[in-house]
Amino acid sequence: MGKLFLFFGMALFVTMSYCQVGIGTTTPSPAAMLEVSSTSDGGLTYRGFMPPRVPDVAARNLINPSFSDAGLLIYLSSSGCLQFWTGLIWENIKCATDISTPPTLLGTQNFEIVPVIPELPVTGINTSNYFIDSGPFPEGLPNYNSEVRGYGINSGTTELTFGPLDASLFSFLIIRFHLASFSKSSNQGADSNDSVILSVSNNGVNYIEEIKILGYNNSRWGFNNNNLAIANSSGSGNPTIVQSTGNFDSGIGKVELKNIPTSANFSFKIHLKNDLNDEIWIIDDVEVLGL
Ligand SMILES: [Ca+2]
Ligand SMILES: [Ca+2]
Ligand SMILES: [Ca+2]
Repeated sequence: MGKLFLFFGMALFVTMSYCQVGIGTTTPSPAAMLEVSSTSDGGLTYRGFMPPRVPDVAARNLINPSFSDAGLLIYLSSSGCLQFWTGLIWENIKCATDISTPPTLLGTQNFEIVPVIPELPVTGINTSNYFIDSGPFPEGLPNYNSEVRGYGINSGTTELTFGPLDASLFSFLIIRFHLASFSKSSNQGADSNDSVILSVSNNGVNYIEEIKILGYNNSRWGFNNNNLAIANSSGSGNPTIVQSTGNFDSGIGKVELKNIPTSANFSFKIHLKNDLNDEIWIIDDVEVLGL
């Protein structure tokens, strides 16, 4: 009796006309041998199509398809990949790890009178450290990346603290900023004793140095330099050191720290140091992004 009910139950949802099969539809498309409808009740309840899920490569290899099985489809659970059999090998159609979501901008600090939204909070600003002009060297290049102001130091140190941010909803953070090395004379610029250090904190108390930029042989460059100093957060306290190799196109115009662990009380510092009146570090457009 139970089997009889099951048979009639299936007959309500599976329609066969000649060799065509409809699941959840009584009118499979004339072009389809098999049509699986997304609903079985007129559109109130939707469902998906589930390809055969195979747990791992060893299990998949037990399928042992031949050349004539080309087009066979499976979902390989261990790698999260939809795969098809080419007749010779299994190829990935798409894997879950291929699908990346764009990062979310948590805040920008542009050092302007009118901030961009969302604004990245900053403390430690000394208004005499805004740079609003151009050059002098490299000549004619602006002392800012955005609008009319950058922030920097000549002959001394300055340290800005950014945050705090509650970034606990994200898995990882990225910090980016633009960097220029200007000079007041044509033969001066940043050297290996002049540094820009980015350090991060997950509690607002202890900061760990992650990336350190150094000048080289009086190097100077503007914000039009696109060379990127990039590092992964290590948390070790031994910062990744990146040194310019010369002037202009050999400078480091962008700094990016990736894979930073998040926290509910995240902050970071940028410390600028040089030791001659003619040496000028300037930063602009500091951003934090969440992944
Ligand atoms: Ca700016
Ligand atoms: Ca110098
Ligand atoms: Ca120096």
